[in-house]
Amino acid sequence: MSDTQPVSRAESPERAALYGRLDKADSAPLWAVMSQLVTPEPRPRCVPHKWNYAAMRKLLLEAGDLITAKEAERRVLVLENPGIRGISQITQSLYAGLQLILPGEIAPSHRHAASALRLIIEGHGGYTAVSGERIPMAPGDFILTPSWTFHDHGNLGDDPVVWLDGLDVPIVNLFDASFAEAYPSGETQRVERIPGEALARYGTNMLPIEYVPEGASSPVFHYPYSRVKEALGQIENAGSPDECHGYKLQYVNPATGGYPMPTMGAFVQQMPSGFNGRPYRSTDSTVYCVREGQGVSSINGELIEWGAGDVFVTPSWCVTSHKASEHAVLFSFSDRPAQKALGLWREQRIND
Ligand code: GTQ
Repeated sequence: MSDTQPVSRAESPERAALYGRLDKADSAPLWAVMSQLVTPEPRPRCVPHKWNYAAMRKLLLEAGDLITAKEAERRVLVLENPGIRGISQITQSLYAGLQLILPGEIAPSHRHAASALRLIIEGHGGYTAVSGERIPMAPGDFILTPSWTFHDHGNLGDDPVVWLDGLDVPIVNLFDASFAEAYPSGETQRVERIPGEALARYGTNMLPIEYVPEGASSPVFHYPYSRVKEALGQIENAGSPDECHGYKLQYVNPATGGYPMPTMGAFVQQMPSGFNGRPYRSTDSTVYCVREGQGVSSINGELIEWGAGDVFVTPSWCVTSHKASEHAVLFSFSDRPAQKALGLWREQRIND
């Protein structure tokens, strides 16, 4: 033996030669990749990030000058996580975008396997048509477009309407299960229900007699913010905020009590002025949209200051705490139902 360091076993010429033969045989040695593949804890490639609403709104209006909703089909700025640029994803499992529809415009009807949720950020007079009903959009409203339901959007008002889209496109594509098609006759789907019909039938703590849930998603497509605000106000009056989350509720399918859609869950939390939340983490990377107020969130020690309209993301298993410098309401969504269905979801409250 020479007195130089022994050649590490991984670098031995015999092994390198084997790896070459493995490569030619469309195979690879597990032992070279095992620690990257089966990690003791999540190692998200996504990073914490915030999209400032004023800056994104300006870009969105610039896009509004250059392309119509009709030409674009959907005029959306995709929010790309800086850790995984170029694949139209905000997290490993979710897509998010900011959509603009200008007065008089129509985004033509189509359907796809991907499920969508929307949080209206600004503007009055917008609507989404889902399953034959035109749902009016008001700021703060939460709207569903379940998998394979036709949907078109319009703006009957005088202001630009902007909302946050969340879709499970990366999950659908993970399974190579994507289908999509245009509405067969015309740009807008036929209206077959009166406005508010689904909410009246399924969303007033009552259900049609002997109702049996159909499909995997909520029969309610519209969760008006006015009702959410009222509930949050009452709950805050009752007191006892959660130490990590403040006053936090989850949107539900009223027919099952479960999540509104099989792949995505959505949440809303109100934090009183001065709220200083305890740190928390969970395996569902979460997209937040600030509905009201201002504050700062610490995500693995990185501070993200936020205000109304801003969108920010916390990757899986990053220790996150929220502080509200004034009364604040955060909307959020994640792949929690998908993880739970697969037995993967975990959460942890961090003790100081
Ligand atoms: O509104 O139908 O952000 O199909 C991406 C794909 C929105 C929509 C998006 C879509 C839509």
